[in-house]
Amino acid sequence: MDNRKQGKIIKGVGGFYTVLTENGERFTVKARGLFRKLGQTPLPGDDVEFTPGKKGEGFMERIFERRSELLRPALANVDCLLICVSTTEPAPDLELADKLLLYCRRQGIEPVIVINKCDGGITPEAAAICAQYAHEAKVFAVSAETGFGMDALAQLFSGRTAAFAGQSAVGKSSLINALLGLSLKTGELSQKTERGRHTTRHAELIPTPAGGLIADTPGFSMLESVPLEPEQIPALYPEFVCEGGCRFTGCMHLSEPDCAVKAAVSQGRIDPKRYERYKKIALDAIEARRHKYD
Ligand SMILES: Nc1nc2c(ncn2[C@@H]2O[C@H](COP(=O)(O)OP(=O)(O)OP(=O)(O)O)[C@@H](O)[C@H]2O)c(=O)[nH]1
Ligand SMILES: [Mg+2]
Ligand SMILES: [Zn+2]
Repeated sequence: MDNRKQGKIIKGVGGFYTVLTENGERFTVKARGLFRKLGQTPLPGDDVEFTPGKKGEGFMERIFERRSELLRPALANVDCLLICVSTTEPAPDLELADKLLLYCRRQGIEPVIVINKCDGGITPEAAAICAQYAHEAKVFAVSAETGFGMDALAQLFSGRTAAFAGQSAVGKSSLINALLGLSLKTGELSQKTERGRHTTRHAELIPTPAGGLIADTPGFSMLESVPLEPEQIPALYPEFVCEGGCRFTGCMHLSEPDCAVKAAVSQGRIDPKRYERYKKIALDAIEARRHKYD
């Protein structure tokens, strides 16, 4: 009992987990069969208790309760999710960005929008994306290649766990390399990545000099639907919540009459593109529920 230690899982491959302790020591541990019986899967980001091995690997004994949990890729206890898009290649998938924002709102994770590949400064395309999210989250226009805007972004990482998410080839690994002076593997936008094959294969947490952790991930391009009941979705749009005043309580802001959200869209107080994507996400969720028991 006495030689138990605590730390955080920073990587897990093939049943072996790398655990980092507060004073910077690393241990390799195996999960006991107990976790399988309890239906628990240790994840990168998990705070755990373990018994170090005398030689080689030790054993994980306990997983502490999670503050948040992301799926595909699986990561625990993320405080801040950096939702990356590019204005050039690949073309920005803002529906994916919106779905990731919903995940964040649901789990109490701070979302940050990062527009990468602004090599020569803020382009009109980048400014248009900034405008859509300015009321919603912090937005940074940056370039991993030229360093544009990177100083401001670097301020975000101290004492907490941040993860980079977004389509393959938006430059997540490149941004981490630029921030931390690393050389993580990066890849070209190729036939392969367009089919969803990622250069980065495993989620891994990397310690930062400011005492935080940054996770590189293979993106979230597999994310097809938000596992939410349709009625839960409107409340996760901060720009809708302040509207109120719809004729029907529980208004989904779709085809109901006297809807304050639709009025705000037509008056330009709610971004029409965000609203159009909301409609698709909400209708998809309604459709998914209809087919759930097919
Ligand atoms: N022009 C330009 N290209 C960039 C920038 N950042 C990254 N790239 C390029 O974009 C390509 C993909 O970068 P990665 O960092 O591998 O992208 P990723 O998001 O980690 O991709 P996955 O690991 O597949 O999810 C590489 O060819 C990078 O050199 C940037 O700021 N400007
Ligand atoms: Mg990568
Ligand atoms: Zn409404």
